[in-house]
Amino acid sequence: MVSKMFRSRTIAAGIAVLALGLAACSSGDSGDAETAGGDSGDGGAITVGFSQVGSESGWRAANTKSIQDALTAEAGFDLSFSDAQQKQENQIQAIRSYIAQGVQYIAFSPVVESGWDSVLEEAKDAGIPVILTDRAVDSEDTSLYVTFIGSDFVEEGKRIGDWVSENLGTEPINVVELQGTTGSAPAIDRKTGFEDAIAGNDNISVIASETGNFTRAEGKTVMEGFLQAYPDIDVVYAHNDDMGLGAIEAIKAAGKVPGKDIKVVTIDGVKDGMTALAAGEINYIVECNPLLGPDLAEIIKTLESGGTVEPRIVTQDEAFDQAGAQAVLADREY
Ligand code: GYE
Repeated sequence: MVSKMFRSRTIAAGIAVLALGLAACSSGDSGDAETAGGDSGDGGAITVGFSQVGSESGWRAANTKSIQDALTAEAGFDLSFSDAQQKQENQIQAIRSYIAQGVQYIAFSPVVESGWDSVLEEAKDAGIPVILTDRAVDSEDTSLYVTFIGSDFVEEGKRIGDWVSENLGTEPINVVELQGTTGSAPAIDRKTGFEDAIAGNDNISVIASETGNFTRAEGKTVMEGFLQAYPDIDVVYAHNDDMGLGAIEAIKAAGKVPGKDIKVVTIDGVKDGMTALAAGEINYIVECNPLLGPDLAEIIKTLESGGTVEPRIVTQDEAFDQAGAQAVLADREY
């Protein structure tokens, strides 16, 4: 059951992904942490503290729902959930309070990559295993967390770059880029992957690149500035659907047609993004799967029963053009 779910929802990408329940190798650090966890909740429920990034996007809303739907009392969990409003200091505070409460597991999606070592060491000293969901940290000491589950963001950026190069880069084009939150793993990696993919195509010029912080409002504002500064934009590459949707509003307000006069490519594949893609206002979306809750629940249950998990679990993403979005839109869960 467990292994089936993981086989169908995750892929191996460089680093092996194994069925959690079957992984039997020993790992000193995570093993120590597993057994030294804090208090159990009522009725033996597993206590988990989850620090979420914020509520910046449709992706985040789907991710939050997935986690809350999976870590329920019926499933044997006692979940404490907090929203950090995209501020690292709030996340550090939340993690410290989970440590003080003595939860058995801490999971979090780090808003930025850097600056986590101290608080993760505090969790380790308290014997509380930490699971990274969705975003990575750049800590060199990988014993500070048990596993990192989430998408391969470099690959996502690369898939966008390949599509742009093959479909639009057959003639000279000017691209503007709306980056995600500065310093976050998806913003860093999606930029890198895109740059790598277009490096060999001299037709493609990235003429501007700024952060829109993964929000619709900031995506719109930054795009308004781009439209004023550059009269000849051919393509917008937005690191998530929400910023792309904000850019679409700015493009329309400037009297241009999104998807035609200015092509739009994004990452995520949430319902609003897929709807705009099916309607022809976005041209291509690389999916990023937000439904990490069931996997997180399985990871914790596996650790709780004495098993170990792979240090990196990569979730599987699809990609959609306009016809592809039209075909799946009705059945889209989020
Ligand atoms: O793409 C974006 C969200 O970390 C993968 O965060 C996540 C990103 C997602 O705000 O919409």
